[in-house]
Formats: sequence, structure tokens, C-alpha cells
Amino acid sequence: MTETRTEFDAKAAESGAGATAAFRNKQKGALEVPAERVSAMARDALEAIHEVIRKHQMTYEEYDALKAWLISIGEDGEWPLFLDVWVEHVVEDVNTSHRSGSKGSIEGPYYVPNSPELPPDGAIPMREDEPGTPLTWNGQVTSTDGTPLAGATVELWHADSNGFYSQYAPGLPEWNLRGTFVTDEQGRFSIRTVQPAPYQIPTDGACGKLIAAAGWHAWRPAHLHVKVSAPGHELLTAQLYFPGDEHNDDDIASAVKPELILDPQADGRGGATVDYGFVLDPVSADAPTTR
Ligand code: MBD
Ligand code: FE
Repeated sequence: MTETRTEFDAKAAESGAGATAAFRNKQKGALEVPAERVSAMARDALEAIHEVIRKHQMTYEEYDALKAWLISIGEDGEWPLFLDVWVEHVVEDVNTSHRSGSKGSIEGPYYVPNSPELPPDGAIPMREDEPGTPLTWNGQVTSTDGTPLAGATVELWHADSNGFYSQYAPGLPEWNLRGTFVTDEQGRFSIRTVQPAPYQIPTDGACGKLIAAAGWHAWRPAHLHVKVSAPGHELLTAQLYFPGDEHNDDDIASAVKPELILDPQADGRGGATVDYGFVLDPVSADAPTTR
């Protein structure tokens, strides 16, 4: 019998296929976009591409290279990865700029709904010998007027200390480093987890090929993903980062904001403690979205 080793057996096609299947599942029953919107946005997108071709005097060789590469994004299942890395940050910006509560960031391709529900104070599901620096995270969820939000949910998901996400890499328990914490009467939570490693875009898929062909780097800084929700409030999707990470200033997914960088303190036992809370915007009639 051969053992599965996450760090050797993770393949772009596997995480890509997983992300594509998860997205299709989420899309079931999605609303149709009105024809006027499709027409206006598709026309402008195509005109933007035409402008690039004229500006750079694209050759037929380059056009064919582009066509081959676009075909491979689909074959590798990397449309979710490609879009979330290079496009989603603008969608996030457009849809949250009205908010006065906490800053958010992009969801990315590796969210899974319905992670195990946990009390306000506890450890996220992890392996018995989970590697990595222990992190204790204390926080409170409030409304923009300061009211504590009891029974709010903080869904947390993140990569392990080797940079791998459960359900998108082989050999990890299904819900490893994924959990839904419910806040107490004061809207507080206290979560134990481990610090994630920086994330490298798979080098063996279409996105990796673009990165290599362009001479870019393939890294996202280490990050924690959260979705914070409470009745009557807009869902907050965010990512939190660690100070000093060399990719906080050049995240390939352009998803770092200064307000999202944590300030962890050594706990004297080889781990760290951090305080970070969330302020949710009440739902208002003219909010464009709740995502
Ligand atoms: C990630 O972990 C991520 O958060 C994003 C946005 C894109 C690729 C991998
Ligand atoms: Fe991520």
C-alpha cells in the first residue's frame, strides 16, 4: 500500500476539479442576469480585449497561444482559481464600498459551506498532531452601533502549515481547519487553531503556466478566511493576514488591506494570541448584495 502524502501528491487538476465542482454546487438555482446587463458588460469586456490587441499589435502566434491557454484553464478546472485570483478583488470592492463596518476581502476558491458547528470557545477541527504554531484568537462581533451580536456565526477556514486546504488536497481529514463558531451572549468568541503557511498557486496547472510564462511570482501571503453573519446584517467575507509576511505587499490575488493585518502576540508557550473582532453593517433597503 502506498501512503498519500499531501505535500507530494497535491495536483492542480485535483484542487481545480474540486473547486469547479464546489462552485457548480453553489450555483444551483442561481438567478439569471437580465439581457441588458449581459449585453452591456459583455460588449465592454470584448471592447477591452480588442483594445489590448490593438495596443500590443497581437500576432497570430500570440492569438493561438492565448486560445490554447484558455482551453487549458477549463481542462485543468482552474476557472474558479483564475477568476478569484485575478478578478474577484474588484467585484468585492464594488459590492462592499457602501459599508461602514469591518473591511472584507475576497472569498477565493476553497470555501466549503456547512462546516462543523462549534461553541464560542474551542478548537477548530484539526489532526491530533497538527503541525504549526498554535494561535488563540479572541474577538467580538458587534453591529455598527456597537450592539454585541449574540448567536452570530464566524465560519473560519484556512490552509494548514504546509499551505494545503482540506477537501482540495489529498490525505487531509474532511473538515480539517474548517469550523463554524457561534458567538456567546456578548457576541464573543475564542478560537484555537494553528497559523497557516503562505499559499502557492499550483505550478502544474494553467494558472501556474501563465505565472511562469510572465515571470510573476505565485504566492499569496498566509491568511485566515472568515465569513461572519448575524440576522439582519450583511454577510462579511474577509481574510486576515500576519505582519511581516513578505507577500502582504504583493499578494498575487490583490486581496490584502491594511485593516486586515493581525497583531499577534507571543504567548510565552511557543504560540501566539491575537485579538480581532468584526463590525457588521445592518441590512439596508438599498444594499446591492449580502455576499
Ligand atoms: C487561495 O487560498 C485564496 O484564498 C485565493 C483567493 C486564491 C487562491 C488560493
Ligand atoms: Fe485562501
